[in-house]
Amino acid sequence: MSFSLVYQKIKEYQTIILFGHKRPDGDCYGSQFGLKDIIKTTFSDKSVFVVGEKVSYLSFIGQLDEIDDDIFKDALAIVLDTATRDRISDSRYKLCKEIIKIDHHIVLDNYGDINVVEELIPATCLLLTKFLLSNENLKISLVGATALYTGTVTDTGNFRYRGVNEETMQLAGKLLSYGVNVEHIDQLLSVQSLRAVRLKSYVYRTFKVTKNGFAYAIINRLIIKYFNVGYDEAASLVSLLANIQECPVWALIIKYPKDIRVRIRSNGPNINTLAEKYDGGGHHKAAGATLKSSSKIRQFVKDADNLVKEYKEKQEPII
Ligand SMILES: [Mn+2]
Repeated sequence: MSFSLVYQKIKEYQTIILFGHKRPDGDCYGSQFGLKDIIKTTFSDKSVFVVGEKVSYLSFIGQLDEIDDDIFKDALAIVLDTATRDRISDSRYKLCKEIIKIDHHIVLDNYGDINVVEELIPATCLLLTKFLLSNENLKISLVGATALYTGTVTDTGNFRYRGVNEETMQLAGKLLSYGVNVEHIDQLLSVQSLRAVRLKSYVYRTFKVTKNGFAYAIINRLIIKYFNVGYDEAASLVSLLANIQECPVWALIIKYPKDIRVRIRSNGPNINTLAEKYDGGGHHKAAGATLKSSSKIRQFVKDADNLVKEYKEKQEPII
């Protein structure tokens, strides 16, 4: 089994550097800091560093290290939760002596010298929990268990997403046995800024629904500035319009400095074709489009409304 190979490599190297992906999420941070804790708790004399992008809302999981380029050349790189090499957040993984990939995304790029990938497991943090249990020499502290549990919670959407099964709960239960404070983690992950809540209220107050049930809101540059939020943060609010019974398709239209970008979501008809018509694309139920100017919004809304109309007609044939 490849876990024993990973164990051997960790034992072999004095310096180990843990990498994650660009725009890190809870599972990325959780697996980086969780593995750091496993290595440090088991082999206290090793130097273990975590590199990557800083994300303030996840900083309770652990603090990133800033290290010089010359440390990399004799180090073992372990890249976590990252499907392809262009997604690795620090390109200095190339300087390392050997690379291990540990991940749960669909395999597109076996960039590691050793690749440990389990596509069906719902979090990399759970894969690391299996690694921990695979060898009785491996140990973890409460700090590491908290990191791994946090990543499990975020990547499974609080154990709500597809892929959650008996094994998920057993592994999560094992992490809890180290004394993880689930309520505290939930509070840290749920906290929001006042301006973020105010912007949400703006979206709820101003969104529109077309005749056939396409829900959308528009956020312009002035609003972004007024609420002092990033464009990405604003774009994530598309989820506010999800799950309205009458609206199987919803979108957030955001006026960026140079163009207008639309995030489209659906729990009814496929929307990728609509997105493609407007210089975009994506998945069947989650896609993005680009509008060249405000004058295109009306046509886009009309097309989306039509899509919902056709979908509803198919769903509820008129008798
Ligand atoms: Mn993940």
